[in-house]
Amino acid sequence: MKPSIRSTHLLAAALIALGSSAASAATLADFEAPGSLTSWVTWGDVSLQHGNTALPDAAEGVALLALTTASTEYEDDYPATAGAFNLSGTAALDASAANGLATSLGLGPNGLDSGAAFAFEGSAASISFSASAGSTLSLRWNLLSTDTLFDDTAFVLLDGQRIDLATALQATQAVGGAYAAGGQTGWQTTTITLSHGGTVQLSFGIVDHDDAAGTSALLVDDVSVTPAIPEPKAWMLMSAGLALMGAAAARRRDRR
Ligand SMILES: [Ca+2]
Ligand SMILES: [Ca+2]
Ligand SMILES: [Ca+2]
Repeated sequence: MKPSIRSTHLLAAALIALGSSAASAATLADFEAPGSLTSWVTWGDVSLQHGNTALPDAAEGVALLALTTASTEYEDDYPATAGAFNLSGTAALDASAANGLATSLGLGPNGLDSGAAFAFEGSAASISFSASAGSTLSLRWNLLSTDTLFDDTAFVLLDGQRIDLATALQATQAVGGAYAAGGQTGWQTTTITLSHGGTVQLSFGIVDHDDAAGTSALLVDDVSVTPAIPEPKAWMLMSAGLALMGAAAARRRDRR
């Protein structure tokens, strides 16, 4: 019986080694704490929303990050009054001006245009974090829009590289509240594998394209980072464990 007990222990040790180093998702932002935004740099209309019945429910918990293209001075959504869609009291930022949103994000002045669509105004939020190469960034988002030109665009910037999430054209699901005249994409999940380790700069943004009118909002929630799995060490340990078990089994056979 003794060799089989040893084998059981070896198997258990190998499984524990694998299990203890198997990576799990670390939450980068769930926006639940009232002070969650203090670790972010923001431009324009960016706010935490908690139990706002004018917006869809959060994807996780009860609070989310909201960015809009709403000014406080234009009648973006006439006949709604100026500022009706603005959530923070800070107006969306001119996208393409010298000190506008595009240059603030480290892009060229026209870095938020899309083809022929001129970026008019928008908002963004940025954070930096540390991660290992091969980690997976996961985020949940929902684009709401009343834009009748259908080209307002929600995007992610990863170390300055723009990755578009959706345009207003994809906001086709019915939605109640403030955006009832338009639509939403519904909550979507995007995962991105990080090509390098170290400090990563992540930004979320939303811009009005072509004109100031037709407000769009990007809701963000449940942002997490999962290290690459399994780590080589775990596989090496398990392989070593299995090899030892094989050797023990061979010895038992030899003794018979
Ligand atoms: Ca949340
Ligand atoms: Ca606007
Ligand atoms: Ca618009």
